[in-house]
Amino acid sequence: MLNLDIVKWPDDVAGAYRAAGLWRGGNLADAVDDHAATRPDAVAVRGPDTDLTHVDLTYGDLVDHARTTGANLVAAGLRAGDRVLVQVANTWRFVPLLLACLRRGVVPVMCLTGHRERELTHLADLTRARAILVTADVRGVDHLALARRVVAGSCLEQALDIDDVVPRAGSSARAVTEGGAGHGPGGEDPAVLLLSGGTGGLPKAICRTHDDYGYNARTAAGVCGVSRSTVYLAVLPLGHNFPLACPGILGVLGAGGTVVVSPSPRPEVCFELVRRYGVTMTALVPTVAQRWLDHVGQDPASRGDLDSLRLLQVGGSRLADSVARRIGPELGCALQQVFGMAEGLINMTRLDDPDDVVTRTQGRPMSGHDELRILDEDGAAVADGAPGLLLTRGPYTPRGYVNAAAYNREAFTPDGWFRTGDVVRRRRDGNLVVEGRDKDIINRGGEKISAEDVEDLAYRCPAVLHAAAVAVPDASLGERVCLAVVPREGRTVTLEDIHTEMRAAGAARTKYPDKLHVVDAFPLTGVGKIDKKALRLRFAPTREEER
Ligand code: J2J
Repeated sequence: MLNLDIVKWPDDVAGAYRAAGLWRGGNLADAVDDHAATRPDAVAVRGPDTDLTHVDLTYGDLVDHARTTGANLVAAGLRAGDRVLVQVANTWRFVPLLLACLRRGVVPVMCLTGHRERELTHLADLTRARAILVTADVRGVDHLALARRVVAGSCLEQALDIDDVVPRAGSSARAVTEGGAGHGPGGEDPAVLLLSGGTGGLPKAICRTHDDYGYNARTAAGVCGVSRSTVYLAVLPLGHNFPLACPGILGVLGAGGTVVVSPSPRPEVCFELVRRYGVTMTALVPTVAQRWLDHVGQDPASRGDLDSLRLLQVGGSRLADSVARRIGPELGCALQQVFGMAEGLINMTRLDDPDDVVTRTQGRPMSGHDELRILDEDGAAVADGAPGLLLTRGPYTPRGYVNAAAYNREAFTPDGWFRTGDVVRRRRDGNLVVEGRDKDIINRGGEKISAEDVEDLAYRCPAVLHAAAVAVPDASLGERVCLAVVPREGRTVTLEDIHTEMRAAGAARTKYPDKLHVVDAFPLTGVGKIDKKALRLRFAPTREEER
């Protein structure tokens, strides 16, 4: 029915997860209905709307909105199993939209607002999506016009505006009868398609099922002590795995708590929301955590805004130990380090871990059912404490990407282990330290950029003979995109030339190199490949430049 190549867990493994009660068979949205039935007036979602008025949705309202939204999706011709690209701003509307998709079995493909024609067209064709649903205006970009161009150049049939699909807040969304099919999907059916920022060019899609994603969200909520009294501030882009389910929106709503949606990660915006709504926990990438620390440093009184904040999760890229140590004393809340991936495995430090673990490690697997291997380049297990390549399997780590049979043979072992591409060290206490990576990506403030894709784009510039994209360290973003090129004989290449080509190709702005180095030749490894390690060292900014 789905017309997608999805790799399932082997039957015996799936059976064991079910027998152990990890996979429960229902729909991810069921828990929200249960809360609406028992506590309809409890606040589920709140936050500023696009017109800056503040919105409050109770669990009762949320279910009504999700029902009406689902009916609108059906009226637009979408059916269970259809995929829809979702490219929306961070507002409360995302939540009823997500629930409507889950209830109806319409599978959202979680795009980023930074994606442009190139990425959206690829994702539409990769997932054979039927529609794209957008916020019409995000920071001055006309996403509806963009979406219409993507419809014209891909397999998509239509572009929808989220404002036409999700009813306005305060309009008492009419109760809609869903018929018997309302809660049909569940269990091993696809719930959402997440994007990998991994290697190998344009993003891959990861199919998360109701069973595995439900287990993911519940387990993360358990580790983080999420309860009805949790007030979670969703700051990161909502379609990312971290704010979506680790524990994020799904974990917090599953436990009956409140989700506050922030339109921006800026401390001026978020601090005000924390104070106004008594936020108790949130999740940030290290660059944003750093901005929050700087804000308190510059305006010490603003720390009072964070009085209600108990737990700050930080993950997505390596948090420097020196920054980790400042979080407790300067922001007045507990830190939890999270080393996760949209492909599954989530590691977390625990709430009762000693400071040494919380500030110097990226935690341990959140489930006792996660399987880990740390191997050397020959595939042998490294000694405990030595760095090696991390491989993993488990009840919420799917066994392959969608429609990617050839790539899956590289990214997964024949017996289903996912090669994370991360280099980690396991301490004697079981906690992991992320030492680096063996994958060709640039982690720009938590957003993963494929070096290969940047190079493909650079090769569109006729004056470029060879191109190599590498990450260089950056004080504010962690890493930046640096492009090295060897020009064709007698030609010159400027950063502006590269940007012009990228713009013409409709590439996301985050892929534009921040820095260009024009060289005569690339250093090569023993086997004749471009030596990216040598390039990274050569182009690392000097102390002077970093300032
Ligand atoms: C170093 N590298 C890290 C960390 C992720 C929670 C948190 C993060 C993600 C995420 C996520 C890191 N230190 N603490 O999905 O639910 C790098 C690794 C990893 C890749 C995954 C979640 N936390 N990373 O970042 O799919 O290289 O997921 O393999 O975007 O980010 O990226 P992504």
